[in-house]
Amino acid sequence: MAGQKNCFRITFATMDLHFVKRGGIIFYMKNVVLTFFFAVMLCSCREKQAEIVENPLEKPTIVGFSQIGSESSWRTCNTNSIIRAAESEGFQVVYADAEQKQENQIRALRSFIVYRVDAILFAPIVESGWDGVLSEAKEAGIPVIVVDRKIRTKDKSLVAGFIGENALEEGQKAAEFLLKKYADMSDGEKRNILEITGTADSSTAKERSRGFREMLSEHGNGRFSVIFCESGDFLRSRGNEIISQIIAYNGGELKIGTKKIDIIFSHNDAMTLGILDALDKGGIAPGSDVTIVSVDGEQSAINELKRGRLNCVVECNPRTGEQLMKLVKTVLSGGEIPAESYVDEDLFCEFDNLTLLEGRGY
Ligand code: GYE
Repeated sequence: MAGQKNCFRITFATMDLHFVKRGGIIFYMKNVVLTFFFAVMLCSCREKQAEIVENPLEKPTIVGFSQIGSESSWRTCNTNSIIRAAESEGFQVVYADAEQKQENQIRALRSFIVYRVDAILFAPIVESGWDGVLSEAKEAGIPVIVVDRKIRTKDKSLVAGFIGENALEEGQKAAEFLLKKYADMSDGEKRNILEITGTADSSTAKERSRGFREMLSEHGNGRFSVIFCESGDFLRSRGNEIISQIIAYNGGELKIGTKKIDIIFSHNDAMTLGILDALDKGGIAPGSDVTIVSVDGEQSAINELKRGRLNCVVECNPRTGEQLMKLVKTVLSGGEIPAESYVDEDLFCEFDNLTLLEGRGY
């Protein structure tokens, strides 16, 4: 895994498990049988470790971390933030990259339970479908902290808590920028919006959309309407496809039927970069022919903002690691953590002096 000096890497059917440990060596075992062997070996090693370590309290803490994938620079930064923070606490991390598949995440969580990790961290790609495996973790006495995106469950006891971005506020901030930008619109004037959302059934996409639409309907005086909405799955390729198809199906223009698209609200910078590629190809000037609001705050998006090709970038802070580790230590010592914790987030737009902005680092 990029940036990790020592790690164990196990391919578990179609999924990579990386064992990040100090002084570890890199194993490449490529099938389930070997993985099972490794699971048995790891468990026996842990037994042996218990024998070797005089003081069992010094037994290394192992956390299992199931990450969605590496679909954006934001995601990569989020992964590195969490793994580096865990390593700085002396924790060993079993990292599983689910490659955008919920079934891989469920499989990874089950393997963490088999390995008897001390805690489980996971970023759920979608909100639902987790109760079964989380009940197994609960029965095994392994605490679970949800990171980045939320889950939907009736049984609140299945997880210790959540930490991540406030997606609802991110949607509200995107709308507030538009209310400011179009404050001088005369009565009767309207602006048509194309919304390209993130992964369907993800809490992030749902909350960004809800925050955005509620803010506009409460304060927009009917001047803004979302005339078309489609999921781009947080992927650059999908953002490009959607805009390319709209332009192709509407005679080379950015419109839906007879309605011109004045504003694009894109749920992440990766999709936005794909959107810019499609607009450039269609001869449509982003940031002027069409207003574009994006979310994440990746350096590539900030660069486009500085060039006037984007109008607003709402920050979604990927650097959860340090705050998350404080929660992990509380949970491991038997303490309670808040049901929801949020990271600080900003907003960057055309009204700001962007020359003062430091490098984003992702
Ligand atoms: O906005 C996007 C990633 O869940 C907040 O997922 C995260 C989102 C982020 O694919 O870049």
